[in-house]
Amino acid sequence: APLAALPTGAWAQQKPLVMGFSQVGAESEWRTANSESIKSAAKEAGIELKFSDAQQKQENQIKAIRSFIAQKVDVIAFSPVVESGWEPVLREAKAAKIPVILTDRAVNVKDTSLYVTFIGSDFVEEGRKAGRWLVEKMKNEKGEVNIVELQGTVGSAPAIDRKKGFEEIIKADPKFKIIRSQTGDFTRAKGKEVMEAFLKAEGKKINVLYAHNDDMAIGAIQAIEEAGLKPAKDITIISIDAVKGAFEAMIAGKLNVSVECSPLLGPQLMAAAKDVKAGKPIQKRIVTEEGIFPMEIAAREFPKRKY
Ligand code: GYE
Repeated sequence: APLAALPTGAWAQQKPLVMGFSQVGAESEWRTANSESIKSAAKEAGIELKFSDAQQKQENQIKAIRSFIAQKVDVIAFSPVVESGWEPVLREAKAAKIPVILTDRAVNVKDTSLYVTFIGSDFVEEGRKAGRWLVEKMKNEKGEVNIVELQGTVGSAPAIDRKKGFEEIIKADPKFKIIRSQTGDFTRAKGKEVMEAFLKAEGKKINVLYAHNDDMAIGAIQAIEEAGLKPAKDITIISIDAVKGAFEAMIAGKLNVSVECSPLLGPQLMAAAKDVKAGKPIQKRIVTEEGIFPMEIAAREFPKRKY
């Protein structure tokens, strides 16, 4: 039936739910896949999406959220670039009675009523998986194992938690030493640049690279090759995300292992938004399930990968 013929009540129900989404940026392959997932899931769910890219800047996210409040969207969702500093703007959303859903990254707020749910990975566990893999790989190693670490964005949940989980595991054996640790901001360019500096300072002393994401590891692989060393052989390389680029690097024998972090959060996010709007009860924490992929199985797994 033509819409005009519907009674007013039914017409009101046809109005699509409007979601304002503030994305971190476009810093990595993971992020591109995440944005894609959110956009396509919104379309699929019939949700009108207002998508805003913050270019890795918290101030841009705060501006975007304020503009969503002014536009009176039904739901605000965002992936907070860093953990702290969100109380004021979240209080504004709450005062406007607009529910907020966190996806991917967590916030550090005392008052958890400022958001309805957090959908995303357990980053501490990802760090532990990376650590456990290394402990197993180096179990027959008698001497020191010198590790350099490429951290994610300073103050971001994945950087804080991936460091924490990894350290928690390796500290059980004093042979593991993190000799350098610096941020590469989750990008290839920065990962390469910082790895060059690590190599200049430590040279052949470096046994292991732990990168908080694949993009930084891929940048670092270039730096390692340019320094005349063999990635995954002279330096054992561990990273996180398990994006296609990491699988390609593993198949080429240049990356040892990648811990999975799924960016495909769109469908869960849209389902949660609909539930919240319908007044249904919703879990405060929705955790993504993930695995780990060593290079030995990369070629077999590659065709099944969706990002
Ligand atoms: O691991 C990294 C991205 O927040 C889980 O952000 C995400 C991280 C992901 O830039 O590649």
